Amino acid sequence: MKIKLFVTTLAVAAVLAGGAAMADRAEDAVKARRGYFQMLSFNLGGLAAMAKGEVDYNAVAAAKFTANLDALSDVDLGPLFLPGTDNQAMAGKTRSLPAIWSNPTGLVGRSEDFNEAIDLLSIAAAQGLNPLRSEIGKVGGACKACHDDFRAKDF
Ligand code: ASC
Repeated sequence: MKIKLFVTTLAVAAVLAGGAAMADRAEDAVKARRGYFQMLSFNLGGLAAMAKGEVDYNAVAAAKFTANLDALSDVDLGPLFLPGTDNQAMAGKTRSLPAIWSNPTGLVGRSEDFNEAIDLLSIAAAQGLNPLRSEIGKVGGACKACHDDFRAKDF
């Protein structure tokens, strides 16, 4: 009787721990996603500052930003978008809309557009300030197009 109670207690504890571990995993996935997008934003921001004339154009610095953006655009975000981590399941913690999970094809299309814009920006940014200026808007447009469909306006 005592042993059975002990085993039951262990089983309940294991289920609770499993649930807690899954909740941690969901929170970690959201943190990792947000960190990823901050990396994109920071590197794009460095190029935007040059385009706006807030800092001088510098080909070496521009190449580092575009190399980072290129590398980031190769990251497979699929594993980070765990089921159950949309903005309804995790209100206040993420702006990821359920459309990410219900329309994965649309999301892939947006990410392909983004990757293409990053490729063009990389070439342009190496060529000088004016080419950088003329391509960077397309990257911002690709960011916005995806946000419009897949990211809530507010938390
Ligand atoms: C950025 C950034 C975004 C996009 C977006 C473009 O630099 O952090 O989220 O550009 O503002 O519409």
